[in-house]
This record gives sequence, structure tokens and C-alpha cells, in this order.
Amino acid sequence: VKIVILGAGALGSLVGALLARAGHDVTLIARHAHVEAVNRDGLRVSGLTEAVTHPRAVTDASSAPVPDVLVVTVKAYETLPALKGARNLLGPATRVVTLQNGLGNLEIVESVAAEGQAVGGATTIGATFMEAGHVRHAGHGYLKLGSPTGNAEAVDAVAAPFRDAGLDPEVTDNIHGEVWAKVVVNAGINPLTAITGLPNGALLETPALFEVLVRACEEAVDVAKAVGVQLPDEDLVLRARRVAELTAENKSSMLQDVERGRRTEIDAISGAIWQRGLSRAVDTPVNMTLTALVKGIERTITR
Ligand code: KPL
Repeated sequence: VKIVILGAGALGSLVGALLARAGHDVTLIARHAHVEAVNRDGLRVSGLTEAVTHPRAVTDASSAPVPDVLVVTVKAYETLPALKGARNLLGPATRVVTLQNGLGNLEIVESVAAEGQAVGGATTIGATFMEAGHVRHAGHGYLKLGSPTGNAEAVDAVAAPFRDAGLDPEVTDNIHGEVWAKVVVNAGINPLTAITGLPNGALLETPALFEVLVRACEEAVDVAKAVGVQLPDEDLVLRARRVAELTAENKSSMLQDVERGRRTEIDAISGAIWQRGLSRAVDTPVNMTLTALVKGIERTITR
């Protein structure tokens, strides 16, 4: 299957490497230094997976082929511009799957993909960007896929190569609920790791941090219910705890962004919960505070 990864950072590169190792024709669209390293030495994966794979890597969508599956892993605030700049990759039969964090990505993908070809994804696989050409597979996690319009054929077309790659996709008929559930998990884990500099698992070891994690998740669940989202029928605080355990060694994507002096996805995670809460008169003091602190950190570090 011909696959293009739009935004091959930590997660996109890991997924691309696993797909390439399974024999698929993979092209990564990534930043210049990463592209150079991958084309020169291959893409190295360490940690739970050890491999050197050889996907094609390019810096610009205009140099990539029209794929069967376009995997979107750019940061949430880049989704619209990245997809606009990649219109040449959207053939009539190209399935477009988002594996991103935050709210709003699937809706953007739906607005650009051909009718019925957008597929939602939610994954908690832990990935760390080590250096150009090298990512770490740093935590086990789930991968849920679903079509917002009930197009089972599009979901199967995406799930098949992911299955070959060992990513064990689960098909869901409630992809919006799963995207929200992932946001609940991220609201608990990501800002706290970004603020403290701790890896995910350490949040479970300090009772006060764990208490904040729990409250951030609970507020997110309240907002989801208030906006009418049907969440998966399980305790999402427990799910967040389990994700932190399974990715204990991983630095969350938000901590990686802070460490690299980059803008974070706080607006699409905690900020989105706070704002949606405001519009439904649901109080979210913990998510508001975490949003404010991460935005303050962003001001001190972005260059
Ligand atoms: O999604 C993640 C992220 O870091 O953004 C988790 C699942 C928390 C893994 O670190």
C-alpha cells in the first residue's frame, strides 16, 4: 500500500517506520534535518522496537506521490495549512487518517478529503523524537480507527496496513467518542509533564500531581457530556492512569515540544476543554490553570 506520512515527527516517524518494515511503500514528509538523515542513514527506531528502515523522506508535499493512505500527524495547529499545502496528495481514492492529539482535527480532515474518505484515529502509542533520523518507541498503546460517516471500507483500507505493521488497530463505530476520550487522557497527562519536566509515569508517583491529573480528566469528562459527546462506557481516569503506566518512560509530546522550544498543542487539548466548558457553563478551573501555565511557558521558550 502506498502511504504518505504528513508531519513525520515522533509518532509519524514511528508509525512510518513500522509500516515500511512491513513492506509498504512509505514516504515521510518532515523537517529538513530529519529528511536528510533518513535519506542518508535510514530511519532508526530504538526502544520497544529496534529497527533501521528505509522509507523515502521529503520536505515538501509536492515531491510526494499520491498515496492510497495519507496519515496526518502534524501538530493540531498545523492541520489546516498542512492539508491545504498537500492538496496534490488527495486523489479521489485517497483515505486520509488523522492520528493527532486534540479536538477539531477530524472535522478539518473531513472538509478536505473526498466524500467518505476521512478516517479518525486515536492512539496512545508512546514515541519520542531522539534526534534527526532516530525515534524511540517508548510505550505500548492502543490504536482506534473509525469513520465519522460509517464508511467501513475506508476504515478497513487504513486498518489493513496498520495491522501488517503490528499496530493492532481496533475499529470503533464511535470515533468522535474515542477522540474525546484521548483528549481526556492528554488533558490529564500532557500539561503536567510539560510543566514539571517529568516523564508520564512519574505523575502517578506524586500524590498531588496525580490528584491534579484526576481533576483535569474529570473536568474534561464533564465538558464532553455537556456538549453531548457519547464517551466510551468506561472510567476514563483509569484509562489515563493505564496510559501513564504503559508509557511511563515516555516524555509526552507536550514535554518534547517544550524541551525543543516549540509551540505546544495546549490550545487543542486543555484550552479546548476550557473554552467548550465556558460555552456550556461548565467550570474547568484545573484545565484553565494548566492552559495558562503552559501558555506562559511557551512565551518563555518559543524561538
Ligand atoms: O498522546 C500522548 C502524547 O504524548 O501526546 C501520550 C499517549 C500521553 C503518550 O505520551
